[in-house]
Amino acid sequence: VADEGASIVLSGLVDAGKSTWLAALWQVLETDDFDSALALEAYLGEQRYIVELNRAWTRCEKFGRTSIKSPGAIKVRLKDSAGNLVDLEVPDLSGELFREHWAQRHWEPEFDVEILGAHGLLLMVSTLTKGTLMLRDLDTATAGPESVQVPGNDAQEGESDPQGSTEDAPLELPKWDPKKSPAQVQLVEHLQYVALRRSNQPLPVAVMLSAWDQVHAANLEIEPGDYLAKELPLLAQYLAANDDLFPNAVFGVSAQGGDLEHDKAHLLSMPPIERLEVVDGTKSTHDLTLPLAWVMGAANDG
Ligand SMILES: Nc1nc2c(ncn2[C@@H]2O[C@H](COP(=O)(O)OP(=O)(O)OP(=O)(O)O)[C@@H](O)[C@H]2O)c(=O)[nH]1
Ligand SMILES: [Mg+2]
Repeated sequence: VADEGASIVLSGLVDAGKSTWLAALWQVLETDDFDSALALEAYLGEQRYIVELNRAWTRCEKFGRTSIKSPGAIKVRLKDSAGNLVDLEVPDLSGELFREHWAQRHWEPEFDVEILGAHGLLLMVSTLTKGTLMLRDLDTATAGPESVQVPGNDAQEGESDPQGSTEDAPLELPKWDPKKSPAQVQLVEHLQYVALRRSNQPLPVAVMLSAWDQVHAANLEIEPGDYLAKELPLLAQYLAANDDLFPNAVFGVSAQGGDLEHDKAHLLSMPPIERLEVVDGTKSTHDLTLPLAWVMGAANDG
């Protein structure tokens, strides 16, 4: 019997890739002839949710957004390479939940219980929708596809304007909507809420950069840690500055293996395990349990 349970919270905004990773993790646990850092020892409770999610994954079907009331979770007893048993529970939370936490500055008592009891955090960030807000996004949001004249830019003072364009009209900025804040701002705030609620009790964090296949597809030769520092510098700096509170590691993860529109036929032709990739520094494997194993190992050390 397992000595202890491990509750791992899988956090990430809408479309971060959480459900896809859980569905693919199930594939790894269910594949007998594949050696993973953590192996399935027993099922705990009802598995229907994850079995159905995994079935859609094997068929390369697109998932809908996870409902905010999602009751789904992976609940299994796992064995590590040293033979230690651990009862693991990872709920499939909806990204909308995290967006509401940020926008409303409030989370539900149920989520608070999860955070207080957590042994580790998996922080999923998509390389597709990392949501870095650029100045040019502001321009587009203001004026649609046409370009916007920022007052005092190149426009000549006092130049006449026969077309009566809006050149001198005050620039109307879009109303601030917290839900449109950059992902890294929301994620840093998430970590700060977690720290506050846990009275700064340390919690290991594995950052998973999802859709890593698209980083390969763009021919970017970059390690996950460097990617984080370059594309999500606020989050990277927060983690670097708080590594006593949040001991952390960064992984590139491809849980789907490619784009469901362009690569579907190819993905369906592969053995499912070969679609998967976890990148740690320069090392690449198919073992999706590695970020989980890292978090659980760090939780035991701490
Ligand atoms: N190319 C690629 N796309 C991926 C990968 N993983 C997820 N995606 C895509 O990212 C989008 C979001 O994936 P989900 O797993 O549904 O994200 P989620 O975090 O569960 O989203 P919510 O349930 O809304 O919170 C989908 O369009 C997926 O097809 C991957 O490994 N590679
Ligand atoms: Mg989901």
